[in-house]
Order: sequence, then structure tokens, then C-alpha cells
Amino acid sequence: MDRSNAFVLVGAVGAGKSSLFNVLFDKEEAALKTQAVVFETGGMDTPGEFFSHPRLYNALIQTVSDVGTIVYVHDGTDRTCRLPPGMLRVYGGKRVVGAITKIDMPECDPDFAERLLRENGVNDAIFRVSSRVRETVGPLKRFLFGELSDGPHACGDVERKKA
Ligand SMILES: Nc1nc2c(ncn2[C@@H]2O[C@H](COP(=O)(O)OP(=O)(O)OP(=O)(O)O)[C@@H](O)[C@H]2O)c(=O)[nH]1
Ligand SMILES: [Mg+2]
Repeated sequence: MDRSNAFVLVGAVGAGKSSLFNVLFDKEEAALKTQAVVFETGGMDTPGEFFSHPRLYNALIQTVSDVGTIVYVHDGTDRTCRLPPGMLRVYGGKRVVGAITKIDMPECDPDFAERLLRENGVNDAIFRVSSRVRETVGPLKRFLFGELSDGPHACGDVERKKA
């Protein structure tokens, strides 16, 4: 399966990856603790532990090896960038974009977060989102699913026809 057009959400435990993933795929349910990689057509969600525990870092590298776009999900209330040094080097050929989450929270400082991500080497697009306010996810959704489709379901239809 060609996953060069697919994306993967990575980031620290509790950053808001699964909540965002659910909005991206129009799922209504609340996010539960992520225990394993979750696959949907065109996208993947990963457990925060993959990202923060060096022992599991290999699992993350395997997971994202054939995916074209990595989305580093950063909690906008967090003053520390969790992107492991070297991640951008390992994935030189991939697009690494940023998603600053929880912009609905008063403690969130998206300007600070954006500077932080830039300083840590994210040089592609950075989006500001709140999974509680679905409209804010629109630009990221269009970016990830492309202009050709109406969203994840359209991608799914294309895949099914090919099968
Ligand atoms: N206010 C607010 N809370 C959010 C937002 N996104 C996520 N949360 C909350 O943050 C907590 C963690 O969200 P998850 O989506 O489970 O985080 P995760 O990155 O998937 O975490 P792991 O699966 O453990 O790696 C939950 O309590 C969510 O309700 C947001 O945009 N705004
Ligand atoms: Mg999760």
C-alpha cells in the first residue's frame, strides 16, 4: 500500500493527538488513552509513549517510515517543545508540519508555541486548532486531505474502487 500521501500524528502524551484525529475523521467519540497505532484511510494516530520513551522510539520510526507527512502535535499550553532532537534529521525526506492544539484554553499561547516549533526546526506549515471547536480544524484538514477530495471519505472511495 502506498502511504506517501498519508499522514501520521506524533507528539507527547496528552498533547491532543487522538482528539484531533477524531475531528479529522469526523468521529464523534471522545478520545481514550491511545494504546497502539490507529489506522484510518490516509492517516494514523500514535500513542504519546512512542514519542517520549526512547525504548519505543524504534516503533515510531517503523510506523512512520513510509508516510509522507508527519504532523507534530503540540499542546499550546505547554512551554516546552517535545520534538526529539534528531527527529527532523531522521525524516529529512518528509514533510513535518505543526499542529498547535487547545487554542480554546486561556493558558494557550499560540504565538509562543509557534516560535518554539520554528526554533526547533519545524519549517513547513503550522496550524492552530482546538478539537472542541471543529471549524478551527478545517484548514489542517484541507491541507492533509488535499484539494482533490472532499475529505477522508472521498479518499476511502478511491481506495475501495482500486481494490
Ligand atoms: N480544551 C481542550 N482540551 C483538549 C483539546 N484536545 C485534547 N484535549 C484534552 O486533552 C486530553 C488529552 O487528549 P488526547 O486527545 O487523548 O491526547 P493524546 O495526544 O491522544 O494522548 P495519548 O493518546 O496519551 O498520547 C483529553 O482530556 C482531551 O479532552 C483541545 O483542543 N482543547
Ligand atoms: Mg491518543
